Amino acid sequence: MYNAKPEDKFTFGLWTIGNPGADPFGTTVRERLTPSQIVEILAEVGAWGVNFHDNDLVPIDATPVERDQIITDFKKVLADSGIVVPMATTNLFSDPAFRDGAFTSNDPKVRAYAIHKTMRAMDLGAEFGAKVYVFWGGREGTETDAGKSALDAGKWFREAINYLCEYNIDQGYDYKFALEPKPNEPRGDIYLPTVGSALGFIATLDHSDMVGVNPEVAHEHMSGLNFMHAIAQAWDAGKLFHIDLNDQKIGRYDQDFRFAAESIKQAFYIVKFLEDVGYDGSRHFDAHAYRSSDLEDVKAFASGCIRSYLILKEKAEKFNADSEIQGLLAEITTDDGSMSQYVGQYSSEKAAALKDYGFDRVELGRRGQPYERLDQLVFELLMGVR
Ligand code: DIG
Ligand code: MN
Ligand code: MN
Repeated sequence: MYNAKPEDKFTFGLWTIGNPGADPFGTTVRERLTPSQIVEILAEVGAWGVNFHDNDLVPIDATPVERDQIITDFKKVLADSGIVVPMATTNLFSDPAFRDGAFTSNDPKVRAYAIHKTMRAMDLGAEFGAKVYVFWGGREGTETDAGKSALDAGKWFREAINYLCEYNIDQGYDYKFALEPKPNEPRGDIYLPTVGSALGFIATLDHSDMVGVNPEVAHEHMSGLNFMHAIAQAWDAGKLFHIDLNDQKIGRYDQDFRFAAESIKQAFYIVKFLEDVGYDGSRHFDAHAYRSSDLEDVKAFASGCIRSYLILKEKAEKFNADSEIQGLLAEITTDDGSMSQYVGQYSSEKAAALKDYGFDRVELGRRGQPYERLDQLVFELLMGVR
């Protein structure tokens, strides 16, 4: 019951299961796991895929010989386990070189180094068959706007993505690029802070068809936004290329909790949306176990992400099959078709007729909606009492 199947496409990043538990106020608490050990755990919990930043797999100071051995070992554990690599990304945030940003650093050498590092990381991801490439600009931001022009930053970010789109074409990698927004942390303010701002930015790119978004639950919640609305807008724009599932208390630092650990209702609507529209991408858990967890509890964390998704998927199916809920929805969305002659595709005849139409505004205001009844039914569905 609630066991993952490959077709569920559950994935985790090496950096999630492998997180040794350090935080800004404390050192590591768990043994560091090798990529192979992480993949073995992912296979144990039923994951389909594993993702990585370049340096999750190959340390930034690895020698060419060390690099080759790491890649050989990783390929073997993937072959043995059947785990695939759907997504890759670049760590453009840990090294001191990126202390003032990567693509948006004021230092042109750092901006060029960020592109250099990303091209080499794209090569690495392609070597493992990754087809989605994520860009999380964790250091692309400021603490003081005195020192950096927001316009220059946007221009430099655009130049970098345009350049890397050309590299993607030149190499024939066929990556779909996915920008991952976040409002702040580790920078005081991060550029492209929300899904909406990323979608607006994508429209300004040379190859906007190649670029979509990788929304993360915690990041939109940090801004106090409704995550399901954000992914609905991305989906509507044909830009939901990937998704980072986790959880978060509204208005807190980036907590990256186990999926559905905090806001069960929001998690339900996220799962219901993805399943209702037939989202076919990775269900990627960019989440971390509590610092207080030991290795066994980290495994329980990973299983919990998967089980919670599958439980909520079953609840979504029950919602869609619940006659009382569906009856209320039919009542709420009732349409006698009388307005269709006036709206939809514009015509001056329609507009003239609509302007002359005699609406009974007071009558329109009399109609209420049974949202209390409906929401209580959803609550009772989620509580398992219907
Ligand atoms: C943080 O939410 C970011 C990084 O972990 C990574 O670059 C990206 C991929 O999911 N999410
Ligand atoms: Mn996060
Ligand atoms: Mn993320």
